[in-house]
This record gives sequence, structure tokens and C-alpha cells, in this order.
Amino acid sequence: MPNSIGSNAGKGAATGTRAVALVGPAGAGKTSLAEAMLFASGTIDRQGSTASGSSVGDSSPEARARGGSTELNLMHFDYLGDRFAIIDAPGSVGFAPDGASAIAIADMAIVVVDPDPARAALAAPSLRMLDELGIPHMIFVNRVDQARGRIRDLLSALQPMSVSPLIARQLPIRAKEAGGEKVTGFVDLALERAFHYRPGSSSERIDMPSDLATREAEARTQLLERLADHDDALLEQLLMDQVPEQATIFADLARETGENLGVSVLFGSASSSWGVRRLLKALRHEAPRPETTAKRLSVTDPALFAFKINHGGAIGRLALARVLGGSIAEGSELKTGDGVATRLGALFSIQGEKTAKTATALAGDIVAVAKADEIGVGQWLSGGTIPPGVELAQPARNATVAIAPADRKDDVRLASALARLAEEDSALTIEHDDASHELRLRGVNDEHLGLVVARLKRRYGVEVTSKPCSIGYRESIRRPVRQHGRHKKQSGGHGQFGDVIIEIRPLARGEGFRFEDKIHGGSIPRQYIPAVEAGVKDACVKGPLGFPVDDVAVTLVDGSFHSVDSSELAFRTAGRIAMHDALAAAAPHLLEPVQRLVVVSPSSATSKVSSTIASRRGQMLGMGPRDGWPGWDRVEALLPESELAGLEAELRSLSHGLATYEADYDHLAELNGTLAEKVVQGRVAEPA
Ligand SMILES: Nc1nc2c(ncn2[C@@H]2O[C@H](COP(=O)(O)OP(=O)(O)OP(=O)(O)O)[C@@H](O)[C@H]2O)c(=O)[nH]1
Ligand SMILES: [Mg+2]
Repeated sequence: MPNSIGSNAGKGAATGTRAVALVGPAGAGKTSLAEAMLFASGTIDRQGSTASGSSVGDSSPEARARGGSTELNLMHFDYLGDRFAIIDAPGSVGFAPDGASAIAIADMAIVVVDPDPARAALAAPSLRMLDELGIPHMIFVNRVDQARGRIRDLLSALQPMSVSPLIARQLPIRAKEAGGEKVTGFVDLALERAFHYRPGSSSERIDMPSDLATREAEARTQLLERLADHDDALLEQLLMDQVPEQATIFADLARETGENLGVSVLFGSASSSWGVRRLLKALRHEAPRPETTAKRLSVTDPALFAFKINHGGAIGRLALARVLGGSIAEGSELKTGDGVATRLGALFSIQGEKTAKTATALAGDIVAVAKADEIGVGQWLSGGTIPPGVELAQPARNATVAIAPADRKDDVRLASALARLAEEDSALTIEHDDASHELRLRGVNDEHLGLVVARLKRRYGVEVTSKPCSIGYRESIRRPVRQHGRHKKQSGGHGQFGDVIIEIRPLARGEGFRFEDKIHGGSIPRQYIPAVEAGVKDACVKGPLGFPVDDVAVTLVDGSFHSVDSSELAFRTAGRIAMHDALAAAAPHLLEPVQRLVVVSPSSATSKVSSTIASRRGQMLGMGPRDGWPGWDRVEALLPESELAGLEAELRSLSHGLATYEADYDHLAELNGTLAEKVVQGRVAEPA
């Protein structure tokens, strides 16, 4: 049945659903490849495209509008009796964290890359992540319909990014055409067969092109020698000049992938359906089975791993999860690692935006679980032993924005909508800033926060205004001052009288606020002294430049009182007046927060990174190779917080989208001159 969700019945039961994650740089063609796989397997009867908005994946209005994935896509297909789940992860940095937990529990991954060797570096983060998590993977070089460079050069550029050796599985067949050469087919080096691409259908077997004979023999020898590194019997055969069995080669290839000994490289074109059936066959024979993954993740009893919470569909809150170690049914009693018991609600299988009810989930299946409010992201649930936790790197959250509902009536709705969005989006956090009273969203980058705002509006009907978060400026003083402050009011009946003399002086950076009382001889009765301190602090909330005051010592040295009219309130007011005037006379100056910044980038971009840091008033602390990342550097610097605005986008644009940073508050530093004047003027212009 076209466009429907295949049933589990009778299929996959023997082998279990294998989950294959599609990862790699933004726009490489992952969602297109998923579509091509659904089409090649006969799951859909027409191949849609992400560009025209007709693909099974990227069905959310946000993804359609962007022309690229904004969230994880899940699909299923059956191919020649084997069942597969596709986990199509967004490549764009702002949305990539949405796929991270799901990738971690996949049986294997396919890194989809562009054929241009100049863009090879874009695959580094994906290859790195898979190696670190120990997830078996292959590489699919997409867009060979447009390839101009040599696949060999691409492989040489990719190899340093991979721990295991790359294994070229195919050789391109090229034909001359106007303006250069074009890939028209491939030689399968394991099968020793040549194929000619036919757009939209399976490739046609052709005779081995005679001009390729030498190249083919060379490339096949390379392939076999690679395999012989881990197969002594094969090595012996090669040394004796014997031709190995096809079955040996395929078994070895499966072992290379399954045990992370080598990374097979296949190529094709997702949008033209080239090489997709070849890839599916490789998956059938070589993708590790869910039992292997259960072992990798130390799963011993039937268990469910929740990798995402979804509020976006019609059914309400759904926990998206993978079943490993056995089957699980609707109504099963399971426990979380904390011992909380939960009864599973209805189970659904997923095909893009469509869901269909299913009673049982078999080992390997990916399902959505309804009414499971106890299930959170990253949790295992099981009736038996709970498997160990899955460790994931936290995404760097480099963007913040202050938001407010456009309509005050939406205050409550905004809070509940944000809670849901944050639950489903692990990279989003919501903060209330006490000093500025701002409601802040923190996320990966501006693009990510833009998506959050778009989702708020579409899903929950809440429109918000957003503005940059205010910077935590402060102020201090430069010189000591002695100041008299008096509050005196005579308005019939009781009057008010408070009179103080204070001395203030600057403290070293970071010492904060200090108050000392040096009253002798009772010029101010003891019970009023805390009120004076409170008044002094009142004046520090907003100093003469408009910001909280820091690093100042205040000594109360003298004063006078009135036996009837003095009160705590009167002394508090006198303290405030004295401090207010003292600060204004003590040469106030501005302090700005400075962050400690760590940038990682490909070495080719490092010098540009340093000049960007310098042009943003940064101070370099150090530069050197990034640990464990050949060809990458790590730059450490101090940078004023106000200079972080737009840094993320600038770093990406100068590094093909690869450089990222992490920043943390370090200290406050003096800010003078025109920059300081601008900040103070801006503060004066702000509404009170
Ligand atoms: N010429 C050509 N274009 C392709 C091919 N595969 C995909 N495209 C186009 O490349 C663009 C991006 O494809 P997607 O499948 O959305 O890329 P993606 O990897 O899913 O991107 P993200 O979701 O943003 O990470 C679309 O316009 C596709 O039509 C291909 O083999 N050849
Ligand atoms: Mg995509």
C-alpha cells in the first residue's frame, strides 16, 4: 500500500528492525536520501523532494519553510523482507541536538557527505561523534550527479577525520560531456560488476568498461588488502594468489562495519535515486542487528530508551523510544532507573508525520508511547534490569534572547507553551534574570531561537517580542569621598530627623560591598545603624551611571540624632542621600562583564578567528592544537560579553560553518571612553 506504514506482522520478527541514522552536514541530502530509500523499497510510489515540500520527512511547517530539517524525522521501510527504521537527523548546527539521543541508540549511521573535497571538513563533527560513541557507520557520498572532483581526493580529505580506515567500495564510471566529465555509473568492487545509472530506477548491469580494467584491479586489491588486515585466512589466500569467495568478502565487510574496524564508502545521488538500491543491499547484509546494539548498550532485559518527547502532533505528549532486548506491549508495566513504575499507553509506529497504532513493539522497533508522563528524555525503562545511562555531549548554547508576550494576556499561556517546547527541545533552556527581570531563552544559535519563536506562534498561538538580553554592566568608583547626608522634615506633630557622615573608598575588583561602623560616643544610637546600612545599599541598586554599584567600602564615621524625631526610616533616608551624593562625587566608572572564551575551529580558519577576537576587543590567552582533533585548533581568549553578539554567525561564516565556541563569565573589567558613554546614554534613554 503506497504511503502507508508497513505492519510488523510476519516481518522483521526473525531479525528485528534495524535502525539506521542519517547524519552529516546541513544540506548534504539526508532527508532526500531517506525519501529515496522509501521509494526504492516500494514504501512510497512517488519520490518527493525537500526542495518542493513533497518529501515524507521535513513535514513541519518550519522545516518546509526553511527547506531543511528543523527536527528529527523518523521513517520505516521493508526491503526484501528486512525491516528498517530511519533516524534522519538535522545537520544544521542549531537543530542538530534534536537528533543526538536517537543517534546514540541506532544500530549504525550513514554519514551523508558532499562530493566536493573542499567541503570534506564539514563531515568532521559527525565522524568524530560516531567514533566517540562507538557507533558503526558508513559514508554515502551524495550528489555525484553534480560531482566535478575525484572521489579519491574526497576520501584522502576525509581519512584524517576517521579513526578507522575508509574502504572504497565503488569506482565511478565517467563519461565526457560538455564542460567536463560526468559520473554515469559505478563498478562494485566486491561484486566486480559494472552498472549504469538509470534515474528513478535500479541501475543496469553493463560490461566492465575496458579502460577501467587496471584501475578496477588496483582498487579491488586495495579493498581486499584492507579486509585481510583483520582476516588471516584471506591474507593467506591473497599471498597464494587465490581468488577469495564472494561470501568471505561480504562477511568480512559486515564485520568491518559491525566492529568499527573500517568505514565503507559508497556513492550515488539521492535526488536521482542513483546508487540507493546498492546502499540498501549493503545495509541488508552489513548493518548490525538490534541484538548487537543491545550488547553495545549493555541491555539484558526488554527495555525502552526514550530519545525525544514530542508535543507537536495531534495525539499530545508522545515519548519517542527504541525497544531493545525483547518486545514490549501496550499496557506493559515498566520501571525507570529511579524506580518509578509506569504503565505504557498506546503504542504507535511512525512514518514522517503519520502515526499508526500498534499493539506490540518488537526488539529494534522505534515507537511513540502515549500517556507516559513519567517518561523523560534519555531514560531507560524496563521490567527487569535498567541498562546503564547513555552519555551524550551537551550542546553549546551560544545564543540568548529576552522575550515578552506581545499581548500581556498571554503571560500564562506563554509559560506553559515554553515548558512544553523546552521539554521537547533538549538544547533550549528558559531563564528568569533577577537583575533585569527579563524572561530569557537560551539556545544553540540565533537560528535555533528563531525556530522556538516560530513554534510558539504556530503551535500555541502566542506571539512574542524579542530583544537582545541586557548586559550585566555594573559601576564602581575611582576615589575616596567623605559625605554628609541629612534628612530633616518638620510637618506638624512628629518630624523626621536623620543625619550621617560616611566615607567611601574603592575596593579591589571582585571584593564587592563592605559596610563598617565607626561611631563612637553615641552620635548615632546603635539601633539606627542597620537602617543607615540599608539606606546606603538602596543607593547602590542604581548608581549615578544607572547600574548596580560594586567594589565599594563604606564607613559610617559620624552623625547626629533627635530624641523625638529620629526613626529608622529617617536614618535609612539619610544613608541613601549620603551615599547617592558620595557616589556622584567619587568619579564613578563603568564595569563590564568579560567572558572566558574557547573557540575550536579547523586550522585553516584559526588566523581569521584570532583577528575576529582582536577586532572585538578580545585578549588572547592561548592558541594550540585541539586535543584529539587533527587539523583543528583551540583558541582561548577573554572577550567582553557585549562583543559576543553575532560572534557565532561570524565564526561560522569564516570557517564553512565549523568553528564553535563556549563562553563563561570570568570577571568585571573597567570600561571607559566613548564605549562607556554610549552604554550610559543608552541606560538613561531606557524606560524606567
Ligand atoms: N543535485 C542533487 N541535489 C540533491 C541531491 N540530494 C539532495 N539534493 C538537494 O539538496 C538539497 C538539500 O537536501 P536535503 O535532503 O534537504 O538535505 P539534508 O541533508 O536533509 O539537510 P538538513 O536537513 O538541513 O541537514 C535539496 O534541495 C535537495 O533537493 C542529489 O543527489 N543531487
Ligand atoms: Mg534533512
